Amino acid sequence: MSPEGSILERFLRYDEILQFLDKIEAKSTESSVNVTVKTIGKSFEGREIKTVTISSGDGKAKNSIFIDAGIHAREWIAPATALYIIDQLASGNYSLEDFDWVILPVVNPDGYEYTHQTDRLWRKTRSNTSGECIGVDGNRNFDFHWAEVGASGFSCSETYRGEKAFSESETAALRDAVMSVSDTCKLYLTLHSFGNYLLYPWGWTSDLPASWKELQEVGNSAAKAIKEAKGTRYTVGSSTNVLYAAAGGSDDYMFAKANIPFSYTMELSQGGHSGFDPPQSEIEGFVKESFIGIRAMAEEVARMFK
Ligand code: 0X9
Ligand code: ZN
Repeated sequence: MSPEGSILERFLRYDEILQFLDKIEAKSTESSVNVTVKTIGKSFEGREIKTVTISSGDGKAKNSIFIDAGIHAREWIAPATALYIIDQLASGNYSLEDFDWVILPVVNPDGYEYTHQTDRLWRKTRSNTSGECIGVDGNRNFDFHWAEVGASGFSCSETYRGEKAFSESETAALRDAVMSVSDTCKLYLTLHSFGNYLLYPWGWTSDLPASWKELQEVGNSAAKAIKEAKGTRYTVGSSTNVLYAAAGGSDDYMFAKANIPFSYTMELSQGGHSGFDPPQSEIEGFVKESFIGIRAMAEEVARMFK
């Protein structure tokens, strides 16, 4: 089946994304795939934050995969990829035999709308801080080694960590949504851009977790699949060792505190002047490329738990 509406043609506004989710959910009543949209919290400005759960209708208990996108407002290709995955899974184009999938397409809708209306390169939330500037970097706001490294205490910084861990309703909502499936969740992916990286823990130290070889192997499976299909080269490694040290990220938190054995930040392809603004003509190629990698990881993780 072809993707619903214009998700491959343009970057949707937040209200259009919510309409897309409702449509996908309504349509699923005619198919054997189960699609459930749930409000898991509200943003600072009062927008509803939603997840979509997609599962086969076979009634069997399964492991799950959690994917989020758009914690950083300007990284538009990330929500676009999440919507494409939702579309593909809901339309029965991919087997749901191994996993239930929970997808949160826009963690930070206030920031996302702000990048559409005012400042294309805004990164943070839009909350009032006690400091002089607005907004917190959601990916420095998680409660694991919070504030220790690579996270600013200055509210005007792009990487402001917030007054305390989980000061932001958006990061708290994401935490709660993942925690609610942590007993079954085997793979956590947070979609960002850009740079073509698959990053696993840790982001707070250059030490590696005990299971780093398995983390590397699953990451490599995505890199290999993408390279073969599209020629794009992904670098796989721990956040600190291949990018930089930055504590308070969602990947480290989900790995350490939600006990999800495979946890990654996926930095998608770049485009446009800043790297964050690929032209709309590139959406289709980029989101398809990303899904090739994500499918390879899901398959590899499924094999490990069989
Ligand atoms: O700095 C970030 O939050 C991520 N890169 S981005 O350019 N999208 O901002 C990388 C996060 C990697 N994970 C951790 N440092 N925990
Ligand atoms: Zn990011």
